[in-house]
Amino acid sequence: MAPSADSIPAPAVQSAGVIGIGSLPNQRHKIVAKKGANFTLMVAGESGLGKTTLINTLFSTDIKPYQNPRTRHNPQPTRTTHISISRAHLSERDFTLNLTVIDTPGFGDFVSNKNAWSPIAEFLDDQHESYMRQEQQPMREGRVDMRVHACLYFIRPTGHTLRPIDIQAMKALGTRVNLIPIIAKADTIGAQDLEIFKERIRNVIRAQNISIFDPPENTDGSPFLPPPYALIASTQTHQTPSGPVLGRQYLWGIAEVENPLHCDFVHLRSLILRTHMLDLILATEETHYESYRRSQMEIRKFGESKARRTADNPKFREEEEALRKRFTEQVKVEENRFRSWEQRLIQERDRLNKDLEVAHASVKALESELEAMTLGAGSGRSTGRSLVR
Ligand SMILES: Nc1nc2c(ncn2[C@@H]2O[C@H](COP(=O)(O)OP(=O)(O)OP(=O)(O)O)[C@@H](O)[C@H]2O)c(=O)[nH]1
Ligand SMILES: [Mg+2]
Repeated sequence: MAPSADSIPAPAVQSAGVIGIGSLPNQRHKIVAKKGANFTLMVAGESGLGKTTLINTLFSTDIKPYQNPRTRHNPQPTRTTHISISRAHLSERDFTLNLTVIDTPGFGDFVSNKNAWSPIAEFLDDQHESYMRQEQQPMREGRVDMRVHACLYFIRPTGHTLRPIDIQAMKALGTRVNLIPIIAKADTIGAQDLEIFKERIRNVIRAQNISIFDPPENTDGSPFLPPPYALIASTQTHQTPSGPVLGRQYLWGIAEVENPLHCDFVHLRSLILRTHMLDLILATEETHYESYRRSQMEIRKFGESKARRTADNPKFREEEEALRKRFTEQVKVEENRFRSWEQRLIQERDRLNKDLEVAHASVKALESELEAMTLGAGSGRSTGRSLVR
């Protein structure tokens, strides 16, 4: 009797190894290698913390050219004043990475830095919006995908704790993008203080429920260094007995960028470019883009343009609040005006009533006077008649 399909033992099929699916990863690799991978990285945070410098350190190239021609030979980054986008194609062993880097202006340049991060949040939303709109078109080839896969958020190395503006900004950005907290200028803080600072930041992130990118454990099951990552950024190389190193020169020696004993630069570079790039891309697609798409589907009809998300856009929330306040004040002013007008009207009525009463009284008095006169005259005439008779 021929065996039924059900009776074929499954392990025999799996172990035969003749189907060829084992070579799929190689094919996949070829496809990806041919097209190249797209990856978009953003930096954000307070002004002057080394965001632009880090971009150039991270990719060992002046991806973000220093804009001031006078400083070209003494490369010092100029202040970033607007969101700027740079692109580079990095190749390594037949593999191309289409890299987009988004540099953002730092916060802290204004007296009030409330909601200074909202243009960045809007930019992130706009990229999701643009991708969603392109998805809805009949022709989807040539889509431009600028969704941001990771945002390095720079924290000032105060050694204390996260500042309120950082908490606010991280809360808003963390729901839109894979947020990776960075302690900037780690060469300016001692190793022991740095560890305490890191722990405090982790505690605040937990307590404030800030959503950050939590790197899944390595493929070998070993845990990855947890964020925040302390960084030293520099594009300058210095000579040491063991060869040239990237770093910052001090009287006491060199703070080395790529030395894991000096900072977490190597860990971060490995996380972004080697071990967790795919996790970042998938989390962007499955978590952040999906959450944006779902929230938009709930509040608008098909084809309708982007609605202002007043509920989570503090700028609009503030404007709305100010408008409501102005309206309430205006109503109060009008109410007061109406009350005093009503009061005046009542006073006028009372005055007129009084006048009326006085007029009434004088009419009454005149009437009684007239009556008395009439009576007086009447009695006088009858006397006269009797006299005539
Ligand atoms: N000590 C120290 N200085 C750094 C580090 N990274 C950058 N700097 C210096 O900090 C200054 C500001 O660097 P930028 O890269 O322009 O900072 P930014 O965050 O892009 O500043 P904005 O564009 O104004 O937001 C420059 O003088 C850098 O040389 C670092 O890791 N350690
Ligand atoms: Mg800058």
